Amino acid sequence: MREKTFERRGFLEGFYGRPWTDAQRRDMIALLAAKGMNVYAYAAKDDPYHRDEWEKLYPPEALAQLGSLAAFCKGKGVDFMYCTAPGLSFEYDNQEHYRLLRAKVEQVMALGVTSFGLFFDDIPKDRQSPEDHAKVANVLYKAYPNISLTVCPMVYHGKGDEDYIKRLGRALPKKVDIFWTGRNICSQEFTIEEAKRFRKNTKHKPLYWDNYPVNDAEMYHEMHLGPIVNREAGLYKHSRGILFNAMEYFECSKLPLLTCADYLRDPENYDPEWSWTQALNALFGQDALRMIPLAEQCRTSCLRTSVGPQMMEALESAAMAYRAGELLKALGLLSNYFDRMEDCRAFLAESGHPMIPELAKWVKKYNLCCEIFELALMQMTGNPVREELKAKMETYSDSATVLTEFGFRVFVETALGVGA
Ligand code: LTM
Repeated sequence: MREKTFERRGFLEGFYGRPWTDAQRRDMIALLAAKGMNVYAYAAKDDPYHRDEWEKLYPPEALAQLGSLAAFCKGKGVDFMYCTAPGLSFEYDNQEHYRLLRAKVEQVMALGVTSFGLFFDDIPKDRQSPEDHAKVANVLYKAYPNISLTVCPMVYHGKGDEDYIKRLGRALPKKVDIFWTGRNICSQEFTIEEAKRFRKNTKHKPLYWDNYPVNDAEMYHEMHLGPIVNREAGLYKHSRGILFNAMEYFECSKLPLLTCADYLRDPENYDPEWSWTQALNALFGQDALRMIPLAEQCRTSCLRTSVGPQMMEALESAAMAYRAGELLKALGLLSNYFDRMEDCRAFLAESGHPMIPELAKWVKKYNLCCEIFELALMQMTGNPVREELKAKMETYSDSATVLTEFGFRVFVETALGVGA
């Protein structure tokens, strides 16, 4: 009987930004392999040998490091997928380019690697066709029939019935996988219906490239710490698997990726909030509770999970009490939550946890958020600090770093209105 899980369960180092170090890669591979992941795709956009200078062979030292990483993966039961992205400059009628690409693949194959990715994402769309891309894939597939090959198409998101993806899918051998990021580049949900449409049109089940938790490019101001959600439970029957694209922020990536591993291992019983708590416990031990107030604020993303649910709960309950004329109750609720914020702030200042330096931008804004919260409380209890509160809130609003939802602003504006 088929296991109720995805066949390909893994993550990609496929973000724009500084590639991880060798030690970081091993750390993440070991962590996630222990949680059942079985694929690591090496696709660091800013490794020149991967993309900008795809035609160059790796120099001996870098090659040795890649080989040793591939062996490390093997030891952990993880398929090391080496990805090459020639699309920026590949000339489809130039035989020399095919020779160079084969030389590159052979260089990596000599390390014992048998899994390859061929990428055509984020390239100029002019003078390129699905037939061009299929031609390159077919050349590799015919030359090396024993490798496992995955193509990342030029059109890698949408409804799955676009002309390009249909033609590409039909021109590729059945055994070649196709990456697909879903309805959007960063998709809020993956559904069975969409997977079926993709298969019907391309004749391939999608291998999902899930752009979560990645936060590069336009997502620079967001921190994606929340659990993975909205990937349908039965998707494992309709796809080849899912690889989650990590963040450049290596330590922070661990938290969401641990939840991705839980989903992949047992999609039918996956519980995002339970998984998130488990992941926090695994990473912070007995300090997990102290970390939650900030971690909760860092859940903004394409997934649209609730951001800062405990802060929102405190603010909403206090607002209800305030509207009902129960001022003391409202202040009690706010002060209780503020105590938790202050405890979190103290933890952030004193803890040497490796995630905290990566969160520097968010910690800085969180400190300001705590100061504003305190001033708002003072203003509400008859200590007029309106000008200071207004000034701090202005600084807060000017910062592009994403931290709180609209409810926080409403709270501050309510406080500013007290005694006006
Ligand atoms: O998603 C794909 C296939 N390609 C790139 C990724 O490398 C990048 O990390 C994400 C998120 O910005 N978007 C892309 O287009």
